Formats: sequence, C-alpha cells, structure tokens
Amino acid sequence: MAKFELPSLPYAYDALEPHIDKLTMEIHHSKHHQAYVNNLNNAVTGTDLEGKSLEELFSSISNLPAGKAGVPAAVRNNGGGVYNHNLFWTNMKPNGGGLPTGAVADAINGAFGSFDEFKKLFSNAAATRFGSGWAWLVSSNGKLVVTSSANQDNPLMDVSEVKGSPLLALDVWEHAYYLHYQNRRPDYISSWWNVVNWDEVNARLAQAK
Ligand code: MN3
Repeated sequence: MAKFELPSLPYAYDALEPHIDKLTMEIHHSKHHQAYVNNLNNAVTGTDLEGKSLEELFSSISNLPAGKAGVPAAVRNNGGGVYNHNLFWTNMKPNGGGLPTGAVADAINGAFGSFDEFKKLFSNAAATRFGSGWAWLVSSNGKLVVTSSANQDNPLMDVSEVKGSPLLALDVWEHAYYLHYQNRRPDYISSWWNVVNWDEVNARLAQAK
C-alpha cells in the first residue's frame, strides 16, 4: 500500500539551468527521488511503522522496531531521502539567489555576523562533507546553525549531531552534480547559490520550533 508519494517539481526540469542542468534534474527527481519513495513504502508496508509520518519516524529513528529484517536501516536511508529531496526542490527556484530578505536576513546576520560569513560556512560544510551527504541551515532551539550530515540523515533524526528545524538544504551526493560538474563539487556549490529560494527559507523559519 503506497503512502508516500513523489511530489511534482514546482518548476520544469530545465528551469534551473545553467546552474543545474535539465538531465541531472530529471534523473535526480524521476529516478533517485522516486526510488526513495518506493523503497520507503516497501519498507514500512505491513509493519508497525505503516501510517506514521516522516517526522514521527525520524524522532525515533535510532530505536525503530525491527519488524522485518533491514527495516530500520531502510527507513532511515529512504525516509531521509524522501524528506530531504522534498525540501531540496522547494529550496530552489529559477531566478533565485541574491541576498536573503526579511526575518532570515536578520537571523543570519545575528547568528553569523554577515551573509558572506554564513555563505562561507555553509559552502565549506557542503564542500568538506566526505562522501555522500547534505549541508544544512537549521533552526536549533531558536538559534541558526550550519551543519552537515552523512548519507540521507537530517536534523529531524534523533541520531543527528545538530537537531532542529531544517531551513535550507544542499544535496552534495555525486548524483546531484556529476553529469555537469564531474568532480568539481565546489563549482556546483558556488553556482547553486544562484537558485536559492529565500522566500521558502523565510516560510520555514516562520514555522520553526
Ligand atoms: Mn539526491
């Protein structure tokens, strides 16, 4: 019984060019994200976890009932994959980027001193995350924090080093950039700033716990 679904992208596959190319977006959304959705549905179906929200699953991810063999690991990897990509797509928009506005601008200046300093910290977190993972801007106990995670872990998981409400996420798995940037992850990161959707980051900050 399928519960989790692949959301439609809020823009066309080629809308983020030249920063993120059409083929990368198409494969990333229609193959990678779809696979996380399918694998998560398969993992929870017929277990006690069926019907739980992603947030409920993440809050006890270190202690899920074993149920079928391999289920806890499959839920952590694929549940994270579903949530993180849902966030990632809405964190971007065509003609985005520039300086943040509103409450996010104030919060970034307050936490990091300046937008440039925040950008440096976040870019560094993304560039130095070894292997596959994500860089994050998180609202943690009312404070903005930059962090990164391995694989598909995220700050809503009880295993996370920094826990809180995710505001902005950057996918640094090779599947997110390799077709266009090959090994040049730093080039992908610096280009990605041109598609950041600060309106969405503001909306998430307004709802952050
Ligand atoms: Mn990805």
